[in-house]
Amino acid sequence: MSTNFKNQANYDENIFPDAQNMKFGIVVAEWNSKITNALLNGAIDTLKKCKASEENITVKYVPGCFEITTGAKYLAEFSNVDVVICIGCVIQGETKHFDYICQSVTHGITELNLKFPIPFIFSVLTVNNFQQAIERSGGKYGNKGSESAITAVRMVELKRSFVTQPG
Ligand code: DLZ
Repeated sequence: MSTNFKNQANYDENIFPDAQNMKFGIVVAEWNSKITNALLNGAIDTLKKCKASEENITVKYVPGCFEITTGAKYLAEFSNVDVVICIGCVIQGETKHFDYICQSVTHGITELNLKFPIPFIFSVLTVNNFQQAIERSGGKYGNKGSESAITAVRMVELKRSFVTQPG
């Protein structure tokens, strides 16, 4: 898997992208909260390393991954953010619920990216078991929340390379 070999969050201090003038929305699913809080902390720590200020980071919680799309949409509609990071964790169970939730949140975030003029970053773990989630939220495969923070800054930079905007 690419995650074994390539971890975006392994950025050199000197090349952390600059997020000083960027506003971030983060929507966090409360299901599997031990994991999603670790992803959230990873994202916030990395945004701060990119020099984002705390007042420019808005965090909102939703019950589960199924609600992430709606929460992210509200952030885009009702707050003045440049990008929304979507954090969740779906763990495979015995029923088809896993497939439906994964499908819904993936499709939902893709749709938001197509409908809104800001990027929505996919920071949703879809794993077979809790151990795999631990390993990806600050364990041996890094913290996918941290990686999503870098991705968020880079996507805002990308947009700004096309669109000149004040602030
Ligand atoms: C119901 C459910 C299940 C079984 N598993 C998860 C999960 O692993 N991760 C997650 O974020 N949410 C789960 N949910 C809750 C749904 O996302 C949703 O909150 C409920 O179905 C209510 O719409």
